[in-house]
Amino acid sequence: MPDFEVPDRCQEEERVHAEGRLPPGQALTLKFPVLHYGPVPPFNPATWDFRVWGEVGKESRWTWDEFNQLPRAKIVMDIHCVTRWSKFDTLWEGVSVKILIAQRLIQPLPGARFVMQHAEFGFSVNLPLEAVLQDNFLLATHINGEPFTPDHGYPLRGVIGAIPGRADLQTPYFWKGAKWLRGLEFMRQDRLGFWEKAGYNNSADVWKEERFA
Ligand SMILES: Nc1nc2c(c(=O)[nH]1)N[C@H]1C(S)=C(S)[C@@H](COP(=O)(O)O)O[C@H]1N2
Ligand SMILES: [Mo]
Repeated sequence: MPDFEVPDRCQEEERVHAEGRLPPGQALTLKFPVLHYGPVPPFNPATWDFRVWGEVGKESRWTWDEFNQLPRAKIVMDIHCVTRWSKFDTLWEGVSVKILIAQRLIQPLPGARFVMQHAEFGFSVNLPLEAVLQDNFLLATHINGEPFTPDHGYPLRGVIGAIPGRADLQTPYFWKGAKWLRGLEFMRQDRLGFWEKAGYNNSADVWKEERFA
């Protein structure tokens, strides 16, 4: 069978390259590869919760129903995986930490400078608080109008990507968003997450090609 993806893929890659949106060492994919360590966890809406703790004025716990009442946001981003695939113009929908803080639903203490995303099975990913507060970070429930499939993080994942034209935003590789996200820990000091402890670069800037530590 002929592979009709090939010509489209090359044309699209040329286009985003010409637009300055293809980071060094990356290739465009029209697919959505699945990458993670360990099994896909089950989801039970009756017992699922989302917790916020650490350097915050008041700890929070939201059930799945409560989480779905939080204010919603949408962003279009390019995502760049450290394994060298990039996916362009993806629409993400979910909850913005910046908006939760503006509405005082989360109240970080003055000493809070880093945020750990905690996911099922003890998986964790760290980011500076300033990155979590950027327009390109979301607690996401949907991609391109659909809820995630279980292997992409259903029901909730962190996501951070590149917003075209926003060179002011720190843009780390895609692993800096945890699938099957269950909570955020606000921290005074940085701590390495799962892949950072395994030798991946802590700041992970896609434009500087910071892949490994
Ligand atoms: N819970 C969890 N989230 C995770 C990971 C993981 O192992 N566990 N791997 C990360 C890595 S290395 C990548 S590249 C992306 C892949 O997301 P995808 O499978 O939706 O493409 O998820 C990130 N989030
Ligand atoms: Mo990855």
